[in-house]
Amino acid sequence: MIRMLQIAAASMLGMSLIAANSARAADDKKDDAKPAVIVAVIKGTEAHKDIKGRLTFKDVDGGGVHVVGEISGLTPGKHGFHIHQKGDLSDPKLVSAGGHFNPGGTKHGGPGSDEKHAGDWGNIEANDKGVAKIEGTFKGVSLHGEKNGIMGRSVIVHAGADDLKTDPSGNSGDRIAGGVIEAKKPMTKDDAKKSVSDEAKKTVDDVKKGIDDLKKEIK
Ligand SMILES: [Cu+2]
Repeated sequence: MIRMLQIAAASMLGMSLIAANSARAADDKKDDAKPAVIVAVIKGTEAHKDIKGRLTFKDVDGGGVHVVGEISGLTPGKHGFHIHQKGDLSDPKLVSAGGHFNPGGTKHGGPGSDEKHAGDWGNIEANDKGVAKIEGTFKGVSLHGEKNGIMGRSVIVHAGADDLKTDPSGNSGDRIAGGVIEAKKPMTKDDAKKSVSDEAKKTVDDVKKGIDDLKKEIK
């Protein structure tokens, strides 16, 4: 029995290594000279590890920033979604990100309010699978502006909905996930190779662990 399981596991391992190798071949063909993109890689706090996502930002002609992306691992429903002052996400509850980005010194509101913080981006809404798709243009900010630039600041997702009025935070509860807005170079060949080999190694480790677990179960 164990022998059969070992053969099955070994062939699974073989297949995943073949997959990893063909992924590597594809990465080698990628153009290394692509320009950097502005992204925020969203990660949940220690207490909300399942949350992850990625947002891409672009300056809009005539003002504002266009944002596209997806965040998963959320509880279904609305979650406050803001640009906070600082890109420091070192605190376990993300307190280090500071308050909402508010270069105008105004009161809290929502994207459609007359008075709002530049960082008041309202709410994102997760579907019943916990996935929020985000696409929108936010006025009053730019990527690199001296006064209203958001580069190096952070995107913060909250546990609850932003009521779009209560100053200063919209009463949206804990900070559960965040990401720093930064320029990322596309992966170089070396990065791609490393990520593929890391992935292959992880698969090998998973399969080994699977065999060990099965052996224990059989005993
Ligand atoms: Cu916030």
